[in-house]
Amino acid sequence: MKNTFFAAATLALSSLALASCGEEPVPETTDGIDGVEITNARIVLGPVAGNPAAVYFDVAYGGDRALTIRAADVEGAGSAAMHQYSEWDGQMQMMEALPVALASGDDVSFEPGGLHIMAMDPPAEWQPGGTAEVTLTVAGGDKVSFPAEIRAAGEER
Ligand SMILES: [Cu+2]
Repeated sequence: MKNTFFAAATLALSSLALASCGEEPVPETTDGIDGVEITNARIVLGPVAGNPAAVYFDVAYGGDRALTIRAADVEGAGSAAMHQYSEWDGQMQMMEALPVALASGDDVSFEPGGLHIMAMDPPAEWQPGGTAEVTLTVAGGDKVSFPAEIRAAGEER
């Protein structure tokens, strides 16, 4: 009986060691991705209540494998999409962004006039000073979530 217990404990210990070496299968959904650091996350409300809000943040990536951000969700919004500005017919226009590739050491800013996330149908509960959770999904299905501070249309972006 004692021996059986000892064997089980040893087994548990060795699988713990394996997990810390990163050899366990990665769960399908994780809350966070190794090496991804998000800072300065904010949601800027539209000037008219109910209009889409823009989400900005900075991404620093120090992981080993290349990642591709391919989708974004914003808690409470009707839907969300990645947008970017491009020149089209002599004018800067907003359009759907291509997936965003990240290699180790890359820094990418989602910022006014560039890449951003558009949160459609923002809920009435979104008020300046509050927060909402933003989730990015990378190719393969891993996710990283972070809170973003809600700001009024006229506030600093
Ligand atoms: Cu947009």
